[in-house]
Amino acid sequence: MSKPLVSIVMGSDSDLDIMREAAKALDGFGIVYEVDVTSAHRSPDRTADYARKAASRGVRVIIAGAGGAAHLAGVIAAHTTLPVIGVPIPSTSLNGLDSLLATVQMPAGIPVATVAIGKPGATNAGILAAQILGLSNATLAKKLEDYKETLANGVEEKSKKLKITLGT
Ligand code: RP5
Repeated sequence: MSKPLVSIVMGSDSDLDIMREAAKALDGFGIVYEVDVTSAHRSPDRTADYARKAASRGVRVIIAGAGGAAHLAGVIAAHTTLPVIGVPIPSTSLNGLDSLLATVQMPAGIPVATVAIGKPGATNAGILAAQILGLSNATLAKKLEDYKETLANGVEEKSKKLKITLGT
């Protein structure tokens, strides 16, 4: 098994249902990834250590999901120069708006590429990681082009079905 190029981390195992979507997207492009739990607040030392060592282990992109006062992606970004993609998890009574603001509102100098709240965001995090890796991998770049074509074909199909259903 080759070394993981993408690392998916989450603040708690309760985030897994959503973060699984990032893994599914990476699976679709045949990208090797690792999955782990680490918390910015509950295990700050472990989180810093993980972030500092990720690049030397061969990881090229980090996807970090957290909910509530979601500081995980930002703290990881503070400890690495790898691109960090943040996924806001809707795990509190605020339905992810809290996580979105905590993840996206980074100070200048420490970027986190923040995607949408929840499953669509996790899916896009996986695709964005693939796009970053695709910049230096022609095979992967071709898979991404094919994926876009599949999406467009899906809309064509829906258009045809809709017209048949409505008889227009
Ligand atoms: C965050 O708190 C986690 O990312 C999770 O979304 C939320 C709740 O965690 P648990 O109490 O379920 O462990 O840090």
